[in-house]
Amino acid sequence: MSASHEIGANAVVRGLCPHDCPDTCALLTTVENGRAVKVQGNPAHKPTDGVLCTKVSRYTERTYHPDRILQPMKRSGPKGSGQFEPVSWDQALTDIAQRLGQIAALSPESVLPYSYGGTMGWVQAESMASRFFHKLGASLLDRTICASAGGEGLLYTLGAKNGLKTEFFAESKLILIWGSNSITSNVHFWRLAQEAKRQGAKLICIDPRKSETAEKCHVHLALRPGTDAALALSLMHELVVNNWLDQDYIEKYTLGWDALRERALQWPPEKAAQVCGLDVQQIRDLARDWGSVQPAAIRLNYGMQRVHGGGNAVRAIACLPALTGAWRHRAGGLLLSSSGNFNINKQALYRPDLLGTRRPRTLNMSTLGNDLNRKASAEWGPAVQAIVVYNTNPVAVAPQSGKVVQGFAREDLFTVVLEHFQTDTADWADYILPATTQLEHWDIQGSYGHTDVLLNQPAIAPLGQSKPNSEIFRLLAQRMGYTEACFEDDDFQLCQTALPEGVDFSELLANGFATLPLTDAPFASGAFPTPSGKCEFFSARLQAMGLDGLPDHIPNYEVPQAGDRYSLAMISPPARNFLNSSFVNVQSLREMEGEPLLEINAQDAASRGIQSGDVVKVFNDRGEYHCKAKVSSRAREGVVHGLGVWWRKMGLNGSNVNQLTSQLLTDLGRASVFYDCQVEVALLRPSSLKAD
Ligand SMILES: Nc1nc2c(c(=O)[nH]1)N[C@H]1C(S)=C(S)[C@@H](COP(=O)(O)OP(=O)(O)OC[C@H]3O[C@@H](n4cnc5c(=O)[nH]c(N)nc54)[C@H](O)[C@@H]3O)O[C@H]1N2
Ligand SMILES: Nc1nc2c(c(=O)[nH]1)N[C@H]1C(S)=C(S)[C@@H](COP(=O)(O)OP(=O)(O)OC[C@H]3O[C@@H](n4cnc5c(=O)[nH]c(N)nc54)[C@H](O)[C@@H]3O)O[C@H]1N2
Ligand code: SF4
Ligand SMILES: [Mo]
Repeated sequence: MSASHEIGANAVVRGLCPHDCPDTCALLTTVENGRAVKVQGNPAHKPTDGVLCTKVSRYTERTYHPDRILQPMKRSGPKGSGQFEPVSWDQALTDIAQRLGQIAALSPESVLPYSYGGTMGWVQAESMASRFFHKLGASLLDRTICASAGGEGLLYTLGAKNGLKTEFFAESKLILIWGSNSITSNVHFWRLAQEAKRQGAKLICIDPRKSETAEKCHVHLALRPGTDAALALSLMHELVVNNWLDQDYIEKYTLGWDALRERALQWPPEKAAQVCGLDVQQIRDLARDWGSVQPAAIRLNYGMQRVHGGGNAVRAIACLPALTGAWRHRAGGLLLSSSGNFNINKQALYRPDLLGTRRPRTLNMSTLGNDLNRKASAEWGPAVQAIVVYNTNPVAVAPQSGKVVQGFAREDLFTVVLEHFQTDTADWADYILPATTQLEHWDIQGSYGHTDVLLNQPAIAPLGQSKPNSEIFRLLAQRMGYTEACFEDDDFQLCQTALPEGVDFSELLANGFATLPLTDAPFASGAFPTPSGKCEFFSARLQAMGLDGLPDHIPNYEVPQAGDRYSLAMISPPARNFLNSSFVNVQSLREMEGEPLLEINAQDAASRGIQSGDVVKVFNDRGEYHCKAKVSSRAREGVVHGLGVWWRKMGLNGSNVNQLTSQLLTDLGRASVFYDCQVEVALLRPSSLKAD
């Protein structure tokens, strides 16, 4: 491998932040005597602009954390006890290969690879790992825990995960921040929105929670969770009755307007106001703004699609820019994800050809709790006998964790976890294998917020005996006796294999980043990557699947009513100083977050005799979660917020919000419905009593 510096020497090393965050920052790591002493944002990379979030500014604290797992560990106590003893790599690899080999000999599909966004790098996420599991013939994984409802919503409307370029938001005159707490989860976009605001733009936030972002926008519409499609349809109603439409754009570049128009006319603001829990005037005003100000843009984020109708909601919202011709301007349109712009050679990187003629079943990661507990059957196939977890912490982040824990507790389940830390999931492992962090390995990555490709060079040598995921799967492949040449590719070669079209590798080596050659306003003259080439208000593809061809409002599965046993809706959006369940164990960041808490509106609190600081029980049929209450005007009546995905073992009763969430799936994309969740809250211990 040829790094542009010698590992271990004094240097400033160019890298990228691999976290599941739309901003994908370019990093500069200062190395002194082989030790990384500082991680900063690269000022030369425009989207990063020299600034990192608080979390990754502390990356060295995470990398050199005293709890890092630095050697292979084998379970030495009962399952789930968290007791492990160190073993050699040789012993761990031999034993794991033997166990996987035995299980696969009976039925390869009883092995389940389980991974998500711990690292988004194309090499450390799924390169060697995919090759390994394809060769084995393991079950495939449908990666639905985050973005697939919205992703499919975009696919069936705009044709791809593509939209307005993030930098042009700075030139917009109207920005709808829709289902996104940008200050928390997309802070580099927020800087652009601030710039637009200084130039006179109006910022409008659409979010049930009065988030940090909502309180800094000019207008906040605190709608009920899961009612975004009703709002979007009602906006269309107003665009029609007031003739705030770009007829020319609609005629040339859209499909199905007559039918959508009929549907929109069923949504007068009075009806939507009732469904959404908004004032009629708020909806009228928003429609007037959208219909009269240009350039106008929507920053949609995934927070609004974690509900039953999430896919349809994204479809409905994605129709709005076409109706007013917002796409004509480079600062107009919509952005949910830009990831569709990166054209990587998946066949070469993931090697699905290694499956040969085998067609393994696909398991949905969002129903892990059910699937781990399922017995073999003719239609389902074999029970899961082995799970290999990497880049994710399902015991904390997957829905209905009671079931997930029950599954991992199975004595006959062989569990391998590749990790940096002994997470809630690693506690249940038979083997924990120590993985390197971003400072210690090669990678290359695109972004779902901007349109640059970045290269990550290792800044320091792997700590302890840790190894990159890619290397762990390479070694496992050797032990399994796989002889295909692709199992010998090193990480530097894998970076080159993953290089997307339109980017020069030498530029990446020299600068650390490169910009995809794209046009400024992708849909100014139509050219949507749909089958019709138009923005598909009506989707023949959806209709062919027996689904509604038009977007509609699909109510949440769980819509609590006054008097219900569980009369509150709970959403559980990200905490600012954590990234899903990552960083919860970094002390300085945990101190900033304080402790697990539930935001509750004053009225809902008073009627339950709850005050700020009280310990409460949040519960439903799926389980019970204890945390502190915070009486707060951030919460609207009827909705509570369980912030962040805390580690269960750091919670008051060894659980977190996902004890309460369900394994039901979204309308499109088979995704989790984390924010479609009915709960009740009761006082457990007043704050005046000493906590235990
Ligand atoms: N600091 C930090 N940054 C993160 C993350 C993190 O955990 N912490 N997570 C990362 C990940 S994995 C992702 S996918 C991205 C994006 O992650 P998102 O889940 O989009 O995260 P946010 O933008 O913080 O939050 C979404 C917002 O949507 C709101 N919301 C909830 N339900 C609804 C609804 O029904 N309708 C509407 N309109 N709004 C709703 C919530 O109140 C919240 O303010 O962020 C990434 N960035
Ligand atoms: N209630 C509720 N639940 C949620 C959400 C929510 O908003 N509310 N958000 C959902 C969303 S959007 C998402 S994306 C998922 C995310 O869930 P996950 O993808 O599981 O993300 P993290 O919780 O950050 O856990 C990632 C783990 O990967 C490990 N890791 C990082 N880099 C590497 C590496 O290079 N190698 C190995 N082997 N391990 C590595 C980290 O140490 C960490 O423990 O959670 C979902 N769960
Ligand atoms: S988590 Fe997001 S904002 Fe923070 S450094 Fe990484 S990419 Fe940038
Ligand atoms: Mo996510």
